[in-house]
Parts: sequence; structure tokens; C-alpha cells
Amino acid sequence: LDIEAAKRAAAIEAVRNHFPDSPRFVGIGSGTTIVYVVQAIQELGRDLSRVGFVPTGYQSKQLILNAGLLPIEFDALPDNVMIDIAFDGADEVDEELNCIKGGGACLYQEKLVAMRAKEFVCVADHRKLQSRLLTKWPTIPIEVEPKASRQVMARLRVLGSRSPTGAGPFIREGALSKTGPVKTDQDFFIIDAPFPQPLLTGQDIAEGKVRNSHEGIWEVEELARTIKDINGVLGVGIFC
Ligand code: DER
Repeated sequence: LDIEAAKRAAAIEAVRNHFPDSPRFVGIGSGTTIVYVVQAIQELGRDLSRVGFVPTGYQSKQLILNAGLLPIEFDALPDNVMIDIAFDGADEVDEELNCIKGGGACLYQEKLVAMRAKEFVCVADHRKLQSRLLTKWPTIPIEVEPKASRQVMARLRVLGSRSPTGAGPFIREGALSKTGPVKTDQDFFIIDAPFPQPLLTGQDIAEGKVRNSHEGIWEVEELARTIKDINGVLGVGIFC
């Protein structure tokens, strides 16, 4: 299968197997795979006029609108009502279904929606599944307050974020049309932080593998919590 066909096959499988019979709210992630998820939802041929689709950023909202579906902003959800299901992509997934997300710089709203969903469906083609995180995807995307970005990078270096080339965490620069730092939908910066491979899983720790935070050898959940606690960090692209 070529990559686009693989993404579409994953999306069709995810929607056919998981789209609920009568959801009230459905979360829609960001990236390129999610485009096929929205297509597959349309192809269900159901009356979806009473379903609210919760976007995870501008691209996601445009996808929903262009598909003729009803968007509902996260802050318009009724209090204490969960999203029935959220579909989203990932940059890398390990065998415990921990994910690296944020390749598309949408991790903050994606996590808001994912954490409010009764069910989170990660839609990823064969390239994304690795035994451990940071196997093929090299960095952890982190959303930071621009004024705090340098202090966050300094702290990340202390936590072991330095690749063999000596290059440590860096502010993601504009690709193609934009020079200077990439700004997120929240007008924040994205820092991409390399850490030594691999990130250990909970199973690794249970089997006695040793983390060594000074050397940057972390267990995935502990690293996510530690980065999130850094002053100035808004979101971390590790979903556990
Ligand atoms: O930025 C994100 O978190 C996206 O969901 C990304 O991880 C997946 O993008 P892709 O479907 O284009 O690979």
C-alpha cells in the first residue's frame, strides 16, 4: 500500500469499527490522516445533523465545515458532558499505545479533546507503530509560552534533551511559507526536544529496566509529567 492508501485504510477501519450508533459529540483531530477519517464518516451515509463535531484547531474546524458537518467549539460543550469518541492521528505509537503527537503543532487542543472523550481512537498507518517511542520520530513536541521558551530549553537540556550531535531542544522554525518560529493556534511556540532513544514503557520498568534521567533515559509517563511541570510549558506531545 502506498502511504496515502495506508492512511485511508486505517481511517476506514477506525470509523467502521468505532463510530458510535448515536453519538452527541465526536472529536476530530489534526494532521493528514484525519482527513481520511472525516471522509470515512461522511461515507457512512448517516444523518449526522444532530451530531456536534469538536475541532482540535483551525485545520480541524475547516475539515468539519468543508464536510458539511456541525462544529461545536470545546467551550460550547455542555458542562460535565463527555465527548462520545475522539479520532486523531499520531506521529509515533508504542506497544502500550503511548503516542507522540504534535508533528502538526496541534497537540494542545488535541489533548483537551482527547482527555474529555469517553473513547480515544488513534488512527495511524503502519509507519507509526514502533516498540518504543523515539524510535523513528526523533523529538518530543512541546508547546510553550514564547517568553519562557529559552528557560524551558535550558531545563530540557538539564533533563537530558541533547542528541548525539550535541544539538539540544530547539524552537521549531517556520516551514515553507513562514520564517521565524512556528506559532500554534494558541499563538504559542513549539519546541522540539530530542531525547536519547528509546523512551521506556511501564512494562520495561516493571521488568527492572532502569531509567537514568541524568542520561536522558526516561520512562514515558514520567517524562511527560516532568516536562509538563516546567514553568512556561502549556502542553507536551506525549499521550499516555
Ligand atoms: O500534530 C498531530 O498531533 C497530528 O495528529 C499528527 O501527529 C499526525 O499527523 P499525520 O496524520 O499527518 O501523520
